Amino acid sequence: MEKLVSSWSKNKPLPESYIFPPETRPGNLIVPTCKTIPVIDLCNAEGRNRTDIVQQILKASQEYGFFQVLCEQVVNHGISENLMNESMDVFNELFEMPDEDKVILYSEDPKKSCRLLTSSLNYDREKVHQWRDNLRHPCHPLQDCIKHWPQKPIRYREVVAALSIEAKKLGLRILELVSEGLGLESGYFGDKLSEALHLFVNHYPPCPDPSLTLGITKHCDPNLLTILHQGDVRGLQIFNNEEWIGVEPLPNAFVVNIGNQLQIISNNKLKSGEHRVVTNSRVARTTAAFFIAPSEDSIIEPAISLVGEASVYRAFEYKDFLLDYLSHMGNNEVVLGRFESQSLNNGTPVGFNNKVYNQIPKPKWVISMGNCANGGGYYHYSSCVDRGCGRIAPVDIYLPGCPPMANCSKRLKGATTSSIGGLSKRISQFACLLGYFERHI
Ligand SMILES: O=C(O)CCC(=O)C(=O)O
Repeated sequence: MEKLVSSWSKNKPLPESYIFPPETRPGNLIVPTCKTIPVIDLCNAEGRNRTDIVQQILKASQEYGFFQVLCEQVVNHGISENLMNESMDVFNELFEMPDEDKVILYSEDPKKSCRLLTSSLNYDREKVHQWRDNLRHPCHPLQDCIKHWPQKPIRYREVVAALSIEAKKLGLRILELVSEGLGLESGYFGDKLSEALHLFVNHYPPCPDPSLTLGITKHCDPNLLTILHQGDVRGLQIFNNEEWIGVEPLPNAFVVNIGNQLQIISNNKLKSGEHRVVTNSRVARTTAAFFIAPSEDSIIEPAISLVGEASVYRAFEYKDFLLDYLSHMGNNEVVLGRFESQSLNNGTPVGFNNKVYNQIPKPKWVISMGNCANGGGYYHYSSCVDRGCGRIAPVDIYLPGCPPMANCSKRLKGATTSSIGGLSKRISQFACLLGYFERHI
C-alpha cells in the first residue's frame, strides 16, 4: 500500500528509483502538438460520407496507429457527454479515497481479477518504477465481473458498467469500419476476436520532476483495439516518424489505437501505435483505457484475403502472445518478431524480425523458443541459431502428435509442452555455460 504513488508522493522529491536512464527520459517536455493525430467525426459514418470516414480511419491506422473520435454533438460516438464526465468524476474520486479504502483494492496477487497496483506488474523486478497507480479489471461478461469491482465510490459499478457497455459498442462500430476498409466481410472482428474487454484506470499524481520520469514507458498495446478516455489533462504521446508527438485532449473525444492483434490480422496493413505517458508537476491526470481483446484461446493469424504474396505472421494462440508480451514489455519489434512466419525449414532464424536479430551483438549464437503452426500441427521448438550463417543447430524439439519438422535432428519422444518448457531452459543454461551465447530471447 505504501508503494502507491498517490499515497506517498505529495510534497516529496523524486526518488532515485523513478529516474529513467538518459536515453529513455522525456527530457524536454515540449513536443509538437500542432502535428497531431487525425480527428474523425463518427456522426458522418452512417450516411453518404461513410466511405470517406472508412478511408480516414484506415489512413490514420496506417500512418499513426492512432486517431481520435469526436463527439461534438452528444450522438456522434454514442456515449453521452454526461456519462463521460460522470465516469471521470468517479475515477478521480477513487484515487482520492483515503488509504483505508484503497487498501481493500490493493493487491500483489496476479490471480486477483480486480486490483489496484502501482507502476507495472513487474514492480519488484523492474529497474525503474513508472509514475502511475493503476486499477484494472475485466468488464466482460458484465454479470460475472461486476461483483468483483470496487464498492466505493458508491456509484462506481453503475457508472462504469454503463461506460464499459458503450465503450465496447463504440469499439465494435470502429472495428466494423476498419473491416470494411480492409475489404473483409462484415463482422470479421466480431465474436471471439473481440470477446474480451478489460479496463485500466490510470492515475498519474503531480510529479516533482516530469523531465526525469515517465507515467508509462514506450509500448504498443497487445490487444485488438483500445478506446481511451483521456480526460482533459495532457500526457499521452505517440511515436511517429522518429519523433514524439502529443495527443491533445479534446472535449468529448475518445482516443483510439490499433493494438498488436489488428496489425497482425491485417498482415501489417495497419500498424499498432507506439506510445508513452509523460507526467506533469501541476495536476493529477486520470485516464481510462478499455482494451478490446480476443478470448485467450482464439487463434490469431493474418486474414487470408490480406496475405497476398506472403503471410508476415504465423498462426498462434492469443494467450501465447500475451505471455511473450509480458516478458518483453515495451519491445514491440522483438514481440512481433517472435510471431513472424519465417519458415522453420529453410534455415532462416525462427521467430525473429531480421532487423532485431541483426542488432543482437556478439556472440553469434542465440537460442529461440516458442511455438508455431505449420503444416497442420503446432510445434514447440527451441533452437540454437548461428547468426553467422543462419543455421539452426541441433536442439530443435518436436512435440509428439505433430508432423515432424524437416530440420529437427533430435526428437524427444514423450516430451510434453511443460517438460519442453523446462528442457528449453536447461538447454539455454547449458549453452550459456559453454559460452555459446550470452542471452536468450
Ligand atoms: O493514460 C494514457 O494516456 C495512456 C494509457 C496507456 O497507454 C495504457 O494504459 O496502456
